[in-house]
Amino acid sequence: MFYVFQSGGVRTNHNPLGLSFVKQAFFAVIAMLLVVSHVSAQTHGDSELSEAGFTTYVNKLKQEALQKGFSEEIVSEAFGDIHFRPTVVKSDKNQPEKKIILDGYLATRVPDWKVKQAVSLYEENKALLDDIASKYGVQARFIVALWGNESNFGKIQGSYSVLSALASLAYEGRREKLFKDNFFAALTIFNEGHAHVSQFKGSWAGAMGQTQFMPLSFLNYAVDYDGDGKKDIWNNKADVFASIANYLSSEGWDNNGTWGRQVLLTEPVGISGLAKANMKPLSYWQSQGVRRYNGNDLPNVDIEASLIMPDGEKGRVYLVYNNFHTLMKWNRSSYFGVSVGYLSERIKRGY
Ligand SMILES: [Ca+2]
Repeated sequence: MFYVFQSGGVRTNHNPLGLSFVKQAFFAVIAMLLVVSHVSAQTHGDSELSEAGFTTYVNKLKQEALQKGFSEEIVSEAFGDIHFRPTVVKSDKNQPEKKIILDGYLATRVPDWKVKQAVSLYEENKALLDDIASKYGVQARFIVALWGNESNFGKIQGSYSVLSALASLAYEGRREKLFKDNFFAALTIFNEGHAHVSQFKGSWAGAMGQTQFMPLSFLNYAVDYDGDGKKDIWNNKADVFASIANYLSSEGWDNNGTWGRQVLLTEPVGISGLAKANMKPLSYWQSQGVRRYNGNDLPNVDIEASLIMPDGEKGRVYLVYNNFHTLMKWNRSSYFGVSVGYLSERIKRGY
């Protein structure tokens, strides 16, 4: 069967005529046959992907895996579970455009119940978190904030087969290299025994476990903190926390600094944005009329900051420090960075 992603598909969950299930199924099959015969009669455009095409593509990946030195046994086990996932490709193509502003984003990403959970989970895991925080030089509140933001503290990790999702996205082809590199990274993770094939799960984009690491990030930053030989970012809290901390510390986290602060503009400012050239001392921003959010002068300390205005001068405005640039390496969305910083502050405050 051919999958044409532009087509609306056949909806069987909508039943305005009150048909019995058998009748619905019958009509659904007829409708599907009509769609298929219609599609088959068309010339295949770039947007058409097929099971057969996927199988050919996966066979090439398989050969490549063997050439790269993965054993027959590992390859046959890993590839035994790879299936075409058109829904993954669909999700990738239909990522929602940014429609909400930061206020709405923060309300959705960091609701009060999440703050409450973050605070109580920090307390619950305090000894482990503090130990990891001091070992890696990353304040525990940022570890908890990322954990909460990425997977709702491990509760939402995604249930897609990582290998199938990545192979499907590589096959689709728009960002083949990115997903192929991650596919082989995933194969390495599997080969090293960190996850069993049946539990090798993640988001539709291949982001895995409680940290939502892409496989390439896993290879760079994941840690086996409890020393059982597995970097288990799916089930083991020690490994999860240490992997987050290791990511941040590897990317230049400053344990003595924080992420940024919301500020007030008393006059229009000439420069803004995250470019390194736009980082200026706080005294400079003070001279440009930037004030603390309560209207007071900025702190008289010798640090550099970038001024960011995710929704323009009329929206929330922040001065952000070096650690924010590190958060941007984790996820390039400034909304994401602000939401992590904001949650970290609420954790520090305790509510
Ligand atoms: Ca472990």
